[in-house]
Amino acid sequence: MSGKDNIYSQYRERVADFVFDESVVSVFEDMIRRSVPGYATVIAMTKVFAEQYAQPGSNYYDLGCSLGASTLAMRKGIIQPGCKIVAVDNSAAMIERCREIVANDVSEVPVEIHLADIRDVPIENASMVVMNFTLQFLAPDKRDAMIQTIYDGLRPGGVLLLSEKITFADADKQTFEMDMHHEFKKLMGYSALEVAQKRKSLENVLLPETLESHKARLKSAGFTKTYLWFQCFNFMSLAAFKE
Ligand code: GEK
Repeated sequence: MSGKDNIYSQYRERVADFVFDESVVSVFEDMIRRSVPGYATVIAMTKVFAEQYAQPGSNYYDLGCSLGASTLAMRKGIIQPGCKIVAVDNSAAMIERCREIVANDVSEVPVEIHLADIRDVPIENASMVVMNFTLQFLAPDKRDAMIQTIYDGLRPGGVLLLSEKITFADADKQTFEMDMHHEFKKLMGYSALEVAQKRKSLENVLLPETLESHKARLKSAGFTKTYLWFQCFNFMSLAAFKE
C-alpha cells in the first residue's frame, strides 16, 4: 500500500536530481497516479494489448518495471500457453518491493524479475515489450540502440508499447501542454512549490523528446506501423508493430 507523496512539500534550498530510492518507492503508486495524466488508462490498456497480441510460447518484457504495475496488467491479459514475463529495473529499492507485490499476485504466468539496466537484458522471442515511461530516463544517445534491440527481439506480429512524457517543437504548444500538466498536478493535490521542486529535480534526469522523434526512431529501427493510441497533454503512448 503506497503512502502519500509529499517528498517535495517542504522548501529545499537545493533540489538534488531525482533518484528512485526507498523514499520514492514508499510513495511511488501515489506519485505516479497523481503525476502522470492517464497513467491508470495506460496500465489498464496494457492488459488489453497483452490479450490481443499474445503469441503462445513467447516472452513479454516490462522494461523499467518499477513496482510491476505493467507486469501485473500483462499477467492478467495473457491467455496463451507457455508465456513468460521478464520484468527489469535498475533500482534495487523498486525491485525489492516489486518482488513482494508480484509474489502476492495470483496468476500462473511465470515472472522473472531482474535488477539490471534495461540495456543489458537480452530481448528474445518477444511478442510484447512494454516501456511505460522508462525510455525518457535513458541517455538520449542510448535510445536508438535500445529501440533496435527491442525490434530485433520481437517476433513478427509483436508489439512495443512505448509510453512517454513528450515535448513539442512549437513553443506555444509546449507552454500550453506543460501548463496544463502542472494544472493537472495541482488538481491532484500538489502545491505550486511541490510542482516547481519536482520539476527541478527531474530536469537533468527525465529528458523528453517530441512525438516526431519517437516515430522517426521507431521507423528507422524497422517498425512499419506506429499508432498513437493515447495522449493527454504531454504524455502519450505509442503502439509500434513488427510486421
Ligand atoms: C509503471 N513502468 O508503473 N534500466 C532499468 N530501469 C531503469 C533505467 C535503466 N536504465 N532507467 C530508469 N529505470 C512503470 C513506471 S518509472 C516512470 C516506470 C516514472 C527505471 C526506474 O528505476 C524507474 O523504476 C522506472 O524506470 C521509471 O508502469 O517514475 O515516471
